[in-house]
Amino acid sequence: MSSSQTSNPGAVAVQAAESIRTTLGIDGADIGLVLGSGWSAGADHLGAEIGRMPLASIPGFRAPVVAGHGGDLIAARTAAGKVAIVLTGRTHFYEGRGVDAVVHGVRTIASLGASTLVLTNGCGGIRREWAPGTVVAISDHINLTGATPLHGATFIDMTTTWTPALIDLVRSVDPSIPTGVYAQFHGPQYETPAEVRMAAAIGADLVGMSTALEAIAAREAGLDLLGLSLVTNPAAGVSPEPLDHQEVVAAGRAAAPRLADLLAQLVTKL
Ligand code: 8IG
Repeated sequence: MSSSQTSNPGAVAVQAAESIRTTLGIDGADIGLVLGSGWSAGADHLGAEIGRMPLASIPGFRAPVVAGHGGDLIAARTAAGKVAIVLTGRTHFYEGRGVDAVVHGVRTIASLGASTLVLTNGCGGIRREWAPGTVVAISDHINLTGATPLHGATFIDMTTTWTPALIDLVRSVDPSIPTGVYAQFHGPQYETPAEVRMAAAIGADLVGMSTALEAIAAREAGLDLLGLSLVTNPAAGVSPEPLDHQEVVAAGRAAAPRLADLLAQLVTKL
């Protein structure tokens, strides 16, 4: 057994949750949020901060490797009195640490007792009408990684992975937010134009390198789930321009105040 695929990933998540409870002096959590590319400014506007700790100090976590991704866990009390746990960074599948490492944050949030999870990301947009800066609520996903966080013959129903009531809720905050299907590629290379055409042909509206594997783990844990994608770039071939990571980071930065405001309004309703 390799160290990246431990025989009992749930036990590591329980250890992580215990470390968070003890360090931050909380009983548990109600809501979890994972903040992806462009979304980390949201962390400071979700309520009164209870405490924070470096992700790397928590069992099973490691410091994120990608520029533009943060590296803290923050606990905050929302205006509605709920405890929100915010991860300002995630482990991506392309880092090669295995799927259990990718979904460890989701399992830790579930182990803290949360019932609702919000996954955010930056992604490429396939639809021309979604300019960089557009926020899209994920209505469904396509897992193109060939991997799964499930162990053994664990048959999970995925029919309503993305909770319809949470999509309604975010659209009550901002009715202009469209819904779309997110396809997770392995990465870290961006897609070829042919791969983007394939994704479009099989029903995807968005392409990215995260979120679908986490969504499977969230479903296994029984969490209500909301996904918010920030389109930071047109997917390859949609525009004549080549993709550039610095432009992706810049698009996220430009959208940051709007995203922070959206999350702040959203958490008061969760
Ligand atoms: I930000 O165009 C971001 N992440 N796979 N494709 C994929 N991931 C992304 C993209 C993109 N933009």
